[in-house]
Amino acid sequence: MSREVKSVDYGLEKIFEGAQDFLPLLGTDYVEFIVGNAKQAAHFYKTAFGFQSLAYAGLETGVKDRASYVLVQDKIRLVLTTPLTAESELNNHIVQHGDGVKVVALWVEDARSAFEETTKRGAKPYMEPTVEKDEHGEVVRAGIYTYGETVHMFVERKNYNGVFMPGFKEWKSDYNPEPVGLKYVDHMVGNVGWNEMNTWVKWYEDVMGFVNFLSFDDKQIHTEYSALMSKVMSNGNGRIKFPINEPAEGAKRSQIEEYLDFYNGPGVQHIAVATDDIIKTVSAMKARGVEFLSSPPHTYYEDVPNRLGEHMEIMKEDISVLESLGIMVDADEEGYLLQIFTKPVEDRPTLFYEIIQRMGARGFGAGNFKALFESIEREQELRGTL
Ligand code: TYF
Ligand code: FE
Repeated sequence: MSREVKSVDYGLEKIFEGAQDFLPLLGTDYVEFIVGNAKQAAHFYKTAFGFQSLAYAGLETGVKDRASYVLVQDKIRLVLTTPLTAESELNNHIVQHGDGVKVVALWVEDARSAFEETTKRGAKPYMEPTVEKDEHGEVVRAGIYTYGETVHMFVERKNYNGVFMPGFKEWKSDYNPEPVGLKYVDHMVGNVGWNEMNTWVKWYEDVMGFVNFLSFDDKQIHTEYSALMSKVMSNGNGRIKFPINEPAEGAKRSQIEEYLDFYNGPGVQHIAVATDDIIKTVSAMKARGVEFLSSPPHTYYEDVPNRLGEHMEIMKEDISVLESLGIMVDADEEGYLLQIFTKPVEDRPTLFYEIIQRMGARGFGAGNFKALFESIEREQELRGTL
């Protein structure tokens, strides 16, 4: 596995120097899933992932065709939406994709300008700028399509002080499992089709003003059996990072192909959420029934001091504890990072989560790719999809 990532200049400030950001993004606003049973999915995210009840829309609030549950943990907001009628177009999303991410919403100062600037650069409109009001103020939203059926919604909430958005009521619940320490969305990864990665890289550059700040080709990302390519796109302030993967030829079916087959096309592959105590977070999630990929072999952990080099001195975590939990560790010139991946969180082998703790490192764990993809292949083997 190449360590070329070490030579990459991460200086986003330098890349963007002098450039005017036509799409200033404040952060991830929410991630909306279309699911078959939002009530049960909400229970899962509370119980297993430690999310808290925040807001609700549905029959009780005058919405006739859908129900949405909004969950929060620190800066992360998830919206789980399910159709209530046979006529709803949301059913088709479920038929095609199973439970999956429909909306990656981005928090902006000015949603009208975000819509105008991106559509004039070629974005396909999803929703014209729309103002929603209630007694707490107003939220302006507008949306554009990205890969597959996935949408970026721009959310402007500077004149709003309600719990989530007009149309939702506060959701108070008697069932409030403790948070597990998830803090914010670190990055969200999209899988796109064969030879489509560069098309979407260019789309994020042209339409959103992002830059490609890290690339991994199939020579770097491969195992004995499979390969993929990945390019990481970032906005100007680095708060939004979207790696984009495409499958590459290998001896067997890569995880990206498996995803595309089961999701019926491009879509969000994983959501990486940050914690500042991964040992505590992962221990809590395991105790609550979240399934993680199997641990890398013992030799992987024997090699950690070698992989970390000088960063070994600042590493606080005990390698044997990391090994017992299956947490992986990698470093770049700025520091190290700890990461672990769940198994897919639904029956189709599509969406999964990454838990990441950054200790200075700004990379994506390239040094772990081989061990990670071998763990994924062990799962594919069990499913008969390798
Ligand atoms: O986001 C990343 O780049 C890392 C590694 O299919 C990764 O989390 C890359 C591709 C993939 C799974 C994980
Ligand atoms: Fe990731």
